[in-house]
Amino acid sequence: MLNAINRRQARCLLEHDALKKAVTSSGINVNLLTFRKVSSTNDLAKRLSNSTLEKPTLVISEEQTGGRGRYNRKWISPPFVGLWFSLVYQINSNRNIGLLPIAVGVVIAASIEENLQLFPSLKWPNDVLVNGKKVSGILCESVCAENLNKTLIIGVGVNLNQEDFTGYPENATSLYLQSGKFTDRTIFLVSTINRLLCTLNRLHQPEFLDSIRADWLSRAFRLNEEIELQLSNKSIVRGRFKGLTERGEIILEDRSNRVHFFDNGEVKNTHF
Ligand code: BT5
Repeated sequence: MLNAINRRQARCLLEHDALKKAVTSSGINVNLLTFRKVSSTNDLAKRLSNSTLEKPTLVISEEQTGGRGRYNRKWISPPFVGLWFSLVYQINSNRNIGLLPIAVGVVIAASIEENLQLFPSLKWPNDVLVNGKKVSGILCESVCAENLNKTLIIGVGVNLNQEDFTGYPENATSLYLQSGKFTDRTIFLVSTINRLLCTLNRLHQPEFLDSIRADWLSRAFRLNEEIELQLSNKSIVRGRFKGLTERGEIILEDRSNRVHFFDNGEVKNTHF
């Protein structure tokens, strides 16, 4: 689906009524909460998670002043140029959610591919890259209620229409810079949420999880290469990146062909 628009259209405010209409007409059954400016949509979504929701809730803001990534790192979220949203989704606790960030990465990559004909790669555990640069980040959190129901908070940031990356990390880019096309944020959001809900509804199916892992691996950044993994305690491990376990852990093989699994940290961009 090509949704190229001009620069003026790309700068329109995300308006609640227009979004609501687009979401409803595509048959998506979510509560929609739209804001002009919030600290972090994940923080707002967490507050909602205390109450029982009769359907998934999408919290979206034009701008975030305290957008965050993992380990409380800053996520830059200026107005008019990107999508910053969190989906609140309740499940019963026995469902496998280890693969959630992996599954969300596949959703975002597929949505980018469908809308812009780019082929994103996925860097373990949660970065979406185009031509090796980061276009999107994912922050999945969960809250457990007294009734043992779990609420998942799936936070997604996508750089869509930025033309200037002053003040961003060196490795950041936008879909506009990579494709030369401005994207209609409403169209992109609707197709992404559609995919995300389909995926979430199937997370309890083992064969679906296998296909998600295979999709992720088909896009994996530096699969079968020697990589460096920085763990959350800041130590670095090296090894050949061999795949993912059923729980979404990264599998590294050392020089003696011993296999190690890691459930935290991130793949570095280093080349040897
Ligand atoms: C992530 O964390 O990549 C997850 C980002 C999730 C953001 C969404 S927006 C909606 C929702 N509400 C929130 O408050 N968060 C979620 P991590 O892997 O820790 O990466 C963070 C790092 O990415 C930073 O330390 C920067 O180096 C880099 N970064 C920050 N802003 C960026 C941007 N807009 N584009 C690309 N890279 C960015």
